Amino acid sequence: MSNPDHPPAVGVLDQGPELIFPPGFLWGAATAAYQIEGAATEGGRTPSIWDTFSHTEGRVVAGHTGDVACDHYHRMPSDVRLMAELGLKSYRFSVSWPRVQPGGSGPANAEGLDFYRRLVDELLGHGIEPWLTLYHWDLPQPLEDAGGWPARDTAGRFADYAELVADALGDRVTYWTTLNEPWCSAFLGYGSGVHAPGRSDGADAVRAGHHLMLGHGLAVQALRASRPQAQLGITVNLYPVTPASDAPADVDAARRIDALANRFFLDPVLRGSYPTDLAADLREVTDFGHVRDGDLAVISTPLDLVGVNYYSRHVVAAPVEGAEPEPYWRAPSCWPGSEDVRFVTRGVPVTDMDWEIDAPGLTETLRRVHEEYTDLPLYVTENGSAFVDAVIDGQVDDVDRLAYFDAHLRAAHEAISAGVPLRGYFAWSLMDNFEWAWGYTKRFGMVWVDYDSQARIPKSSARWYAEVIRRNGLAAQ
Ligand code: IFM
Repeated sequence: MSNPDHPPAVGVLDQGPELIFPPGFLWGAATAAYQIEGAATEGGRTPSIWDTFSHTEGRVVAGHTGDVACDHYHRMPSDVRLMAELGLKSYRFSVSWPRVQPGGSGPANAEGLDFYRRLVDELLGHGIEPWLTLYHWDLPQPLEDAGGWPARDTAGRFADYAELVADALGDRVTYWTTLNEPWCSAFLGYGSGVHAPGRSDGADAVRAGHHLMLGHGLAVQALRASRPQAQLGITVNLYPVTPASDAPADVDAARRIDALANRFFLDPVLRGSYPTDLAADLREVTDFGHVRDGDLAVISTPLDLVGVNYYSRHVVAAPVEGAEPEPYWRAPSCWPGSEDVRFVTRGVPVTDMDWEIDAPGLTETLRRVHEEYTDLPLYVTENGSAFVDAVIDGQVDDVDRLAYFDAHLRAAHEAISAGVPLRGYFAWSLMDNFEWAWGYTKRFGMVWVDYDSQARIPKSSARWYAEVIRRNGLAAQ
């Protein structure tokens, strides 16, 4: 950090007795390869669907691409030093599939793997636990050309890739998550098309979701065979879904969206079955003929942990005649079989993504996963917020982001008090980065990135988070 002696921006840590987290709680921050690495054509890396998508006119705000991003590929050692200065116990990063296996099949690219070997060594050298995500949305383009995730073969390719990464890094990485947010890959990538590869077909989105989970299960089996000591899991993005009223039609709208957003993934992975109401809702879209005997057994291969990404809540209502469809995650094409459900805004404070701030939803989500699905250890693998930041006198005083983290950590603590085996928390994100279809226009980082000079400035939230980590807790309110 530029000024480790700077006091926390607000005095939340200096009031009252502390809210202490369990010993060994894994405090971390997360990033993803395409969002930070840059070096898109270096070291043998070939294009992913996000290179193609971002270079297609009109797909990403202002034509931004991940070509350079935060230039982390070249600045990795100093970025790790920054993590160490913040006191991070763990760093969650993703491996770029087309960097380590160009084209998505065939042998490993030694130069690509070497980057991650150096990253992991650097982290371990600073006492930071590496947390490796295998897939954070950068499917090698040739695999998309061969059908992408709607094609069954992609699941097998993913397992091969997982094995190759395990061979190279399994001796020094304990924590592995297969997929990051398969809902986004399936429904934003193949349903609404606002994410790469930009296709829009409900049946393809459902097939993609299934094959992502199949790839997850196959990868877990491959990893388990090659690295029996590893801690293996998946990261899902979950939302509490609340009906706008008690009216039966609103309650049914909430049930439908919950099925597509949450249970579509939780049920197969943790129960080995699809929810029956989901299949009924989707009967006009697909007959689930893509699900083969044995798939659900593979998908529900036992795990060691579950990663939960939490940002906001969905509040929904029954359709009304003539209502205008809304953009982005509310786009009807994200919700096959439920296209006419209305997403309701409650007028509560929102982030720069227009996502409602709802910290109690984190407690609710963690409790639900634990109480309805599993006793496995849970980790919040992402939680954070975009706000408009400004550098003033060399400082970024991001009070809104800091308050967001503070409220959500209190909610996480409440879940622990209610019996949830929550073992860690990763702030999204370590630094500002390429926010997908929004390019560099949305800043989620605890560390400001100047995209011209690539200078990093820890924001107030970073200094505050360092203090939370140091104390392993927060002040009681
Ligand atoms: O930036 C993304 C991340 O890649 C996945 N989870 C949500 C974040 C904010 O949109």
